[in-house]
Amino acid sequence: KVIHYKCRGGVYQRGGDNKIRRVEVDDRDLSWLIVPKEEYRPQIFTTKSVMLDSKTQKKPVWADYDVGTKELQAAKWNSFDNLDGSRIDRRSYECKYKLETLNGTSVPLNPKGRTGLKGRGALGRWGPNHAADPIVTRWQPGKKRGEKRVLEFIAIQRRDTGEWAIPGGMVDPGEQVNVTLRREFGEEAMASLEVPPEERARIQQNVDELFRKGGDMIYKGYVDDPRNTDNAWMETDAYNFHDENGNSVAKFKLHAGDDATGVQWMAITKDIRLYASHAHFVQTVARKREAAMT
Ligand code: RP5
Ligand code: MG
Ligand code: MG
Repeated sequence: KVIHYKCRGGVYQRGGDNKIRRVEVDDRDLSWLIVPKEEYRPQIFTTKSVMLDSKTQKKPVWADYDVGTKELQAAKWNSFDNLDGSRIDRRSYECKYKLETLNGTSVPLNPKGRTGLKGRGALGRWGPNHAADPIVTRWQPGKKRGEKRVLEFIAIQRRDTGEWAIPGGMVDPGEQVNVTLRREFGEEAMASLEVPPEERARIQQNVDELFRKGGDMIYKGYVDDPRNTDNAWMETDAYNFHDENGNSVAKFKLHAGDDATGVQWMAITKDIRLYASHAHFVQTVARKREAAMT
């Protein structure tokens, strides 16, 4: 079971110049059912870019309204919700989450417990923010350790924290997960902006081919993401797309794009360090495929 660590303690990584500090939460004070020894009074923080701009009266389509608005007061928690003409999935994979009152409005409570920060932080939605993670794998070329081979996956380097990660992204309202998986992989790991049109078509064909069969389901649920707060958190659908013989994806030319600043094939080891709880997801794939994990 994933219990969160990366969304506890220290300065909130995506707080910009605001230097937002999380209240320290001990393991034994994680649960909402426990009354902590010291009074629990975290700051409330939501980054400007996900809120309604007071001048333009606009906000990003993927973001919610803030506390105190009639739109948020009318939100349908733990179910599908129609907002601004799109269908938002506000259900959690984990459980039926509870609510708390924040500045007079009911908002969701993180099912994994306290994080030391309230508000949405850098996340667009209150409650679950649904993402999809494509784990694209091949066997490490030319290497064999005893009987077992080493599995590699396509990792991207994130612009926000500089950490290596799975090239995942947010599921748009109403979007099928398999579409998100393909789209995010294309944007972050196989960007075709700078390649000539002939090659672009070939790249797209390769990616289509890989994603057509649908991958193997690896994980559905909570992600220990550093952006999580008491009231907003990441959840994901992680799927594995594997190139057994090394003659399809294994040959792709990778191009980092969108929010990625680097891309590479990376060996899955037992002490691999990745963004959020991505190490856990890729190690699950390696174990399933009976790869060597050194
Ligand atoms: C992670 O955030 C998920 O596992 C997914 O990889 C990612 C989606 O967010 P963005 O990449 O769009 O920031 O927790
Ligand atoms: Mg993306
Ligand atoms: Mg992404």
